Amino acid sequence: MTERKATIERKTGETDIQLSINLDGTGKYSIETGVPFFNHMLDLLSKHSLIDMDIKASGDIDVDYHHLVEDVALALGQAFSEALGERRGINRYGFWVLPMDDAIAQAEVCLDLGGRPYLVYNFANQKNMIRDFDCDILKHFWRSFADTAKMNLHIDQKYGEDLHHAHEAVFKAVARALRMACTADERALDAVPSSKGTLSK
Ligand SMILES: [Mn+2]
Repeated sequence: MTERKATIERKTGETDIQLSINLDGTGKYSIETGVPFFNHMLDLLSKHSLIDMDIKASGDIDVDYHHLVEDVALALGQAFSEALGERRGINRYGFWVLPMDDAIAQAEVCLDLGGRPYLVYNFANQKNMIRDFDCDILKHFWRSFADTAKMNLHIDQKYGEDLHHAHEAVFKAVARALRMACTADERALDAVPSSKGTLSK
């Protein structure tokens, strides 16, 4: 399999993002977004997916965290899609159920290059705030990531009182599901995993 890496530079009036990923990494990461809880979640996404991530992002977080979180997600999904290329020889589908102390999250991921991004997001924990970070924005994070990664992503956070644990369980579950979906299937012989013969139309 050829190298599955991508680098994205994305600069707007609101944010400035430099991002590199390697799908066949070891879970090495360097994440600087200026938002500590968001850094923590992205660290987990890299560590548990084994996707190396180097992310330097800055932006108008004095206004709100919204632009920064959304734009990192868009850039990350774009990098993901580029690194996957034609998506040959991969498992394509992935899923995981992950406990984090009191909380549990389930992620069902399927990858499709065919322009069919989708997000289903059920989150049982009704709390929002971790310090000054409104976790409602993480729904937008996953939607933006699914959009540019061209991925169908179903997230179901089932229960758990602790909000930090609930989001941590989701990030780790998605990471594990992505790892499964991106991994090469030796029996697939580098074929596109679709009876259509393509995942790009
Ligand atoms: Mn934690």
